[in-house]
Amino acid sequence: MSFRAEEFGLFVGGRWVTPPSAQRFETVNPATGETVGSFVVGSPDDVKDAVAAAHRAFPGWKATPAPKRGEILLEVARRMRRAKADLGGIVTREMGKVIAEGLGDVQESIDFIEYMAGEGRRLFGETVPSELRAKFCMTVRQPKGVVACITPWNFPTAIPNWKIAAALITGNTIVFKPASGTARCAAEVVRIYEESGVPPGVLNLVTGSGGVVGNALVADPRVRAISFTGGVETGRDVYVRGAQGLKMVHLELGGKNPVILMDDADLPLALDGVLFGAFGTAGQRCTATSRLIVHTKVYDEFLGMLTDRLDRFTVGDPLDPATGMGPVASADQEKKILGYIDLGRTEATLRYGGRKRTGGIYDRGHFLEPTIFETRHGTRISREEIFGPVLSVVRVGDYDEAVKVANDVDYGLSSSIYTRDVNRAFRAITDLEAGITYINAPTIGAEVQLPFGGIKNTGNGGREAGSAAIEEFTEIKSVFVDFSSKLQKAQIDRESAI
Ligand code: UN1
Repeated sequence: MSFRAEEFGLFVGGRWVTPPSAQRFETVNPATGETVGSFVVGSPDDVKDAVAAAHRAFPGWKATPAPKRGEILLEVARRMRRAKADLGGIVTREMGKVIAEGLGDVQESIDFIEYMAGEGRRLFGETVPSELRAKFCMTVRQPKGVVACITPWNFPTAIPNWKIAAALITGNTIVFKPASGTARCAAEVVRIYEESGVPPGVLNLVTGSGGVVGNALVADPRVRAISFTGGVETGRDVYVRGAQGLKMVHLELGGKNPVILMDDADLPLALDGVLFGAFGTAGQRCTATSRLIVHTKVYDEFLGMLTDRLDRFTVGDPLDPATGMGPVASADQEKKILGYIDLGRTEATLRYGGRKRTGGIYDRGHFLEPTIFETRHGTRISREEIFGPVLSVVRVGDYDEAVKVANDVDYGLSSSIYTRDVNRAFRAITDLEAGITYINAPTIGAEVQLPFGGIKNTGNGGREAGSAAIEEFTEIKSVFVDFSSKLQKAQIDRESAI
C-alpha cells in the first residue's frame, strides 16, 4: 500500500475543524522517524465545544432504537474490514508493532464492533415477580449521557473501539481523547464511524495532551462517565478528579503478568507461548508476560531452550512479515525501558539481550533487544511494570511457592500456568489473583466476547469488553407497573396480596 502523512483537524459536531489559532503536533514512525500525521493540540475551549456537541446529540441518539444503532455499527465493521490492510499498516507505521499484530489490532476492533452490534437486539434487562398482585417489575438499561473515552497508544484501534462501540450501542454520545502518539489511528477510526452514518455530534474527537484535553474532559460536569486505559499514576488522578464530579470512572491500568511453568509442562508449547507473551508487541501490552516463574526441575532446560530460540529471533522492520519484533513505540518508551534494564543489571543477572540495537536501519528507530533477567522475586524489575521486551525469570521449588510469587505484586490483570495436571490447573484458576487466567496459553490474546480487566492496582473493579461492556456504559432503571387500579403499598399491604 502506498502511504502518505496526512493532516487532521478535530472532529466536532460531525465536522473536521481546525481552530484558527491552533498549534499542531506530529506523530512519528518509531521504526524510521518519518512523519505519520499532523494533529491539532486541543484546548479547553475545544473540549467545551466537543462536549456541547455530544450533549446536543444525546437525546436523538438515545431515542434511536438500539437495533438501528447496531446496524450502523455493522456498517462500521464492514468498512473497517475493507480498510483492514491499510489500517493495519497505519497501526504498524505509527506504533511499531509487527504487521501481523497491526492487522490483529484492527481485527480485534472488527470483532468487538460486530459483537456490540448484536447487543443492539439484546441489552437485556430483568423481569422479576412483585410481592403484590397486579403489579409488574422489570429493569431497563439507559445510557449514561456524554462519556469520555481516553485511550492509550499500545492498541491504537482496538482499545478505542472497545470503548466507542460499547458506548454507542448503549446510546451514549462520546468525546474521544486518544494517546497523542497514535492520533492517526484514532482519526482513521473516527473517519470510518463518520462514513458509516454515525450522526453528527454522537462521536467527537479531540486530540491533544492529557494534562489539557484529558483534564478538561474529566472536569466538565456534562461528562457523566469516563473510561480510561493507561498508566496507574494517571489513572489514579483521573479517578480522584472524576470523584469530585461523582462521575463513573472506569479504569484499565497496568499489569505484571506471570506465566507459571510447572515441571510437568509441555515445554515446546510453553516456549512458543512465553516468546509470544513476553516479546509480542515488544512487551508493550498490559497483558504482556513480564514474569516467568519456573519450577526448579525444568529451569535450566527451559532457559536454554528460550535463549537458543532468541538467537534466531529477528528484531527489525515491523512491516516485514518475517520480523519477530519491531521497535518500541517512542523515544520516551525506549528511555524508560533502558532505565529498567540498567536497574536490572544492578539487582539481577542479565541472561539475554539488554542493548539498544544500532547501525543500519536500527539508527533510524527505537529498536531494543529482547531481554531476559534471572532474578529472585522481590527485585524492582520483578515487581514493577516495565512495558517493554523485558522478561524476569524467577526460580521456584513447587506450586505453592509459584502461586505465592505470582500473587505478590501490586497488579492483577493476566496470569497463566503451563501444566498437564488438570487438578493443578483448576487450583490455579482459584488461586491466581488476576482478572484473567490462561491454562497452557500465554498471558496475552484475550478474546472480545469475554470481560477484560483486573484486580488490585490494575483497575477499580469494572470490566470492559464482553457482556461487562454493557454494564460499563449503562444505568439500570427499576420499573414498577401497578395495574391494580388502587394504591398498593409494598411492605405494608401484605395480607391483601396473599
Ligand atoms: C492491552 O494491552 O491493554 O489480551 C490490551 C490481549 C489483547 C488486548 C490487550 N487482546 O493481549
